[in-house]
Formats: sequence, C-alpha cells, structure tokens
Amino acid sequence: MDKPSSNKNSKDLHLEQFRVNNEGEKLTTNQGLRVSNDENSLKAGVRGPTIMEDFHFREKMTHFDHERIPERVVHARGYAAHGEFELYESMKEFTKAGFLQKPRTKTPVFVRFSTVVGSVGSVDTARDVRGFATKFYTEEGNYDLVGNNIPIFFIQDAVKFPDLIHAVKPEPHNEIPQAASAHDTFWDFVANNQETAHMVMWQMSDRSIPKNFRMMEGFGVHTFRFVNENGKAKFVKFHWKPVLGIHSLVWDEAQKIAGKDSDFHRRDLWESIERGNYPVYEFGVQMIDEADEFKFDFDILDATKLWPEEIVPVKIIGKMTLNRNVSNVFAETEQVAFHPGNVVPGIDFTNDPLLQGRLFSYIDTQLIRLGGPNFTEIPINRPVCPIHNNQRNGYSRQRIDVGQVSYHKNSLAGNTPSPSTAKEGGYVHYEEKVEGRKTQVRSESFGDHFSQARLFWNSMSPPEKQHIVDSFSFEVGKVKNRDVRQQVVDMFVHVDKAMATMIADNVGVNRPTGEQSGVTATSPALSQANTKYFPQTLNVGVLIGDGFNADEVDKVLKTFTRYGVRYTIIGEKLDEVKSSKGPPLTVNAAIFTTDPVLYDSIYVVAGTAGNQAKFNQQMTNFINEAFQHYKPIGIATTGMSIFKASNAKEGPGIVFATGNPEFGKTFVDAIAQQRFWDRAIY
Ligand code: HDE
Repeated sequence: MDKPSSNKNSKDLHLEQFRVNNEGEKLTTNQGLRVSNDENSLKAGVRGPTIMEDFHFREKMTHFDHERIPERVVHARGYAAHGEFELYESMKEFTKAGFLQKPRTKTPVFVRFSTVVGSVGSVDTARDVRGFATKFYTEEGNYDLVGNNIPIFFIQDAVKFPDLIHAVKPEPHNEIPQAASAHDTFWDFVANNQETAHMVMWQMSDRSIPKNFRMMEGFGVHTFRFVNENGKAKFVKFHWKPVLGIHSLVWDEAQKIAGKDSDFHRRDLWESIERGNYPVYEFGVQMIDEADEFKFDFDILDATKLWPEEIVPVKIIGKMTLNRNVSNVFAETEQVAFHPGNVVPGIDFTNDPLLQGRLFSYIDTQLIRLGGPNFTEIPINRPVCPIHNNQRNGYSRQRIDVGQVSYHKNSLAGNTPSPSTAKEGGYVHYEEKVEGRKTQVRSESFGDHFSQARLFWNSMSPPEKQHIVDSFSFEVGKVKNRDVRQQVVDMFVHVDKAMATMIADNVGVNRPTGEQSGVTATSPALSQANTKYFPQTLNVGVLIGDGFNADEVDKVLKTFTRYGVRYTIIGEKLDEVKSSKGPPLTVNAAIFTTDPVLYDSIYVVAGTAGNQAKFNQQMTNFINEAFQHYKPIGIATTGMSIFKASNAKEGPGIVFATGNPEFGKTFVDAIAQQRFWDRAIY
C-alpha cells in the first residue's frame, strides 16, 4: 500500500511552499526577532506589575485573542482530505471540460465532509444531511462540486433557505437542542412547507446516520449542464458512489457514539487514510437531452426531485481516491472556500431556483467568514493555474501586482491581461433562450410534493421502513406542541397511510384521515439493502484475556488480515495478554476506555484477568450491546461461558468456533454482512 507522504500531486507541490515546520527552530516574534523569555512577562520588579513595553507579550496575546474566525453558518462541523480524481473514459462528446477529456487524466482534489446543523464542536453522528464538497484543482481553474449525501433538498427556492435553517438550528430563545432536528420549530417548518416531504423521508431514513464518510454516497443535487466543443448541451446530475457500498449506523448506536466518541467520523477518515485504506468513490453522471426536458412526470429543475436511476442510468466515468490527510485543519479544512459557481468551460448552470440562489450565497458568506475579498489567495483555495486580472488590494492582500496598469481596456500594457475566446479557453455562458414576465410565482410543475416521497418509501426494505417509522416517532415524539405533531402526521399520510398511522399512534395524536399518493413504482437503487458488502476495513473488537488458545486465535487473526478486516485487541488494561505458548498480544484498548458501539463486530475470546468478575461483566455488556445493534459476533471456543451469561441468543450473525473448522471464513462473511436484521432483539 502507498504511504500517504508519497501521494504528491500538483496541488501538494503548490501547498508545499506554505508549509512551515517549527521543529528544531529558534522562537521568534512575527517580526523575526529572537525571543529570550517565553515564561514570564516583563514586570517592574519580580513581584511588580506587567509593563506595556512587553511587545512580545502583546503580540502573542493579540494573536491569540484573534485566533477564531466565524464558523460556517451551515456545515460548520467538517473534516477534509486531499486526493485525486482519475478519469476512466473521455467525455469529449458531452463536455469540453479539460479534466474530462483524456482517459487516465489525474486531477488533484480536496474534499470536505460535514454535518449541516451542528456547531463546529458538535458531534459527528447526529441525524443530519452530510455535506460532500469537492474542489477539483484543474488546469482551467478550480471546479467545485458542492454536494450532499442525499440527492435532493428540503426546499425548491433559495429564498426559503434562511427560514429552513432558522427552523432546524437550535431554538433561539434557549439555544437548544444542538445538532438535532428533533424539536418543535423544525417540524413546524416541515408541516407548513410541504415541499420538504421527499427530503424529510430521506432524513428519517438510514441515509442521515452514515457509518462513516467512506461508505456514503455523494450527489451534486442540482441539474447542471454539460456543454461540448460545438456548444451542444445536455442536462447532467453528478454522483459519487463509494466502492465499499453504502452503510449506516443504527440510531441507538449513533446516539451512544455521540457520547463515547464525538469525533467518530473524522477519526475514521483520518485513521483510514493514515493506514493506507484510502476512501474511493466512483464518479457518475446522469444525462438528459435538452429535447427531453419535459418528458418526465417531474420538473428536472426541481431540486426536491431525483432522476430515478432505472429511468436515467448513472454512467460511471472516473474515480476519486482520498490519499492524504491535511497538515493543519485550520489552514486547510477551515479556510477552504467552496462555491457552486466555481465552474470550468463545459460545465454550466440551469435555472433551478435553488442553484441560482446558491450562486449568490457562497461568495457572500466567504467575505464575512474569511475577512474580505482575498480569500482566494489562501493556499488551499489557490488554483494550480496562473491568475491574471485587474482586481487589487483589500484586507490581507498577498500578491504584489507590479506595474502601472490595473484596468481594462488599456493601451499602456497592450490591453493585457486580455480576455480569451471560447477556443482559447474563455468561459462563455451557455446561451440559453430565456423569455418571460418578471414574477414571484412557483412553477406549477414544482407542485407535486408526494409522488417521489412515496417512490422512496416503496423502494425501502422492511427494516428500512421500520427505521423510518422509528425515527419519525423519535423526532416528532420530541415535539412538545401537539398541534405540530398532528400536522406532521396529517402531512405524511400522503406518503403512506400505514406509516403515518403508526407514527400517530407512537406520538400520541389522532390517526390521519387523508389519503396516500397513488404511486406504486419502486426504484431499487434507492435502497441500501441493494448495496455492496465487503469485509475490508471493518473493525472487529477482540475481547481477550490471558491464557487464550494461541493456535485458534492466531488463525482467526490471520484470516482477518487476509480479508482486510481490521481488529482492535481489547483487554482488561493496556499492556499485553499472554497465552500458554507463543508471543503475547499487545492490547490496543483497555476495555473500560472503549465501547461496543465503536466496532463493526466483536470476537469474544475471553480469558483470565486481574478482576475476573468485572472483566466478565464488561465482556457480557459488549455482547449484549453488539447483539442489540444487529452486529456479527464471533465466539471462540474459550468464549462460550461469557456468551451464555449474556442476553444474546443463538441465531443470525452469531458465529461459534466450537466444532467449526471454517470459523474464520464464516465469521468474515458475517462481518461483511454487517447487520442481521432478522435477529429477534426484543
Ligand atoms: Fe449550501 N451553503 N446552501 N447547500 N452548502 C454553505 O457556504 C446555501 C445547499 C453545501 O464544506 C455556506 O461556505 C444556500 C444545497 C455544502 O465548506 C452557505 C442554499 C447543497 C456546504 C450556503 C444551500 C448544499 C455548504 C455556508 C439554498 C447540496 C459546505 C458556508 C439555496 C447540493 C461546504 C459556506 C464546505 C455551505 C448556502 C443549499 C451543500 C451559507 C443559500 C442544496 C456541502 O453559503
């Protein structure tokens, strides 16, 4: 496996000049003056007052006082990594975008994943939409695909975005709850803005509690345009498909992880990259001819609608590999500035009113967040190609533009820098014909809010449907206002009557009387049950004490390694566990510092410990919890008595070593399956 440090691309080389390693250096002020004392401020007498003259104290403290910048108003909590995008096949027929012309072309990328609602210090596993923003550093300038892990959105027109966000953020009078949509104002917004129906179905599904960033899809959401060399356009939607499949947490697990390891997702991304398990996503496009714009029973400009993959197939055209962690989270992850308006020739916009509004918002927000118009000069935001224009000055300007001339047109500099024609790579906006009266109405073609919400419901597997009912019940069950709870149930009856009735019963309101949408179609691509399953990179907690059976355990651990399964040795305390023969095993985590919710599976070897009764109880708790979360559990021959002491029952996903010569492989197959929904847990 490649080592992260060897993954240098043109953007890395660009960044290199800004990296500073202070190790082994002498301490200086920002003026470069060597500092003689960093322990004591300058005082008038040993026990006297500090004096103003102490410029080192003042500089250090002033800088510290200004260390914070405003967090993003949405998507504040995020984590990012570098990587590269590689094209599989030429897209020349459809787009003139330079990075999509020649197969095997590699383009450096920077990707930031985020939650939407929580503050920067909130938890990773909140039920929320995940941001999936990619900056492609192309030779024609930066192209940003600022997407989410859900293919649609809550609202149809950008003017409603501040209302949506005000409703979902903590309520203003008491700033509660943090990073959660389970409160009155969010559901009041939902019920009174029924265009949210489809997105809320996704949000109540397993999609909003991804297992990690590596097993999560990404979508450009809006309809964009591809434009080729001849000026011919196609409508396009963008997709990221994780090669490891789409996998989620279960809600109880997600809530517990929030307390046990609030950095769960960022830790997974960081450690996977450090370990060489690089996240890989394939890049796909759905395309529709301009002539077919009105052939669908939804409006392709409506961001609350998806294009079912069975009707408009996803063409896979490349892959993205994230292969290097950031060097400094503030400099890179925090200061990166995405903008859906950062495009390259060959990629263009449509009149989707949500997209049009975003084209305004992103630069506007960077101006306040990054303190002025020169944020494009921050290393992470700089393109890898040259920049020449007549823009000048502003806070923290880095460039030193030389010369007398800073205007267009001019004769003193030979009218340079000069615009380029389309042939020379100049960006020419697609000449879409536009006609109409100025008006503030919503297109009637945006009026159907329930057909695709029902399509989504129809496409879910029985466990997925149960999770949706459970999460609605949890979220709406936290709404204090009975009228709002009733409105929500009365709204979602239009998706499915049985679903809304179950929710009504759970949240203590009247059963709804309305009727569900008549849609009977399904879209199998929407169900995670149809995803891929692999054992690779999944993490098994090995519960083990002294005196284990070395031959048996060694064989199982080797099988894990052969199939790329990760394992963490969990003992009574850090140090080592010993068997009757062979080398000891190093304990990676003491059992009292970790928790079953942090593992994909557990392998119960058991053994002796200093406080045997306590260790046995801790292992039993691990089994109970993993069992409740439908996880595969492997029981070594020496682990039987601990298993018997637990609440777990023999059945799906419980694999015993006793009498099973193929235990290792059977267990790995169970690990790949990840959850055993047909297990009876109550
Ligand atoms: Fe954003 N969004 N958004 N958004 N968005 C921001 O920009 C906005 C929308 C998305 O990791 C902000 O730099 C409006 C859809 C991501 O840095 C802000 C509307 C989608 C990120 C903003 C939307 C997104 C943002 C806040 C309604 C999926 C994080 C900080 C029209 C396609 C990017 C910032 C990162 C961030 C505005 C809706 C994705 C305020 C007005 C739809 C992934 O400008």
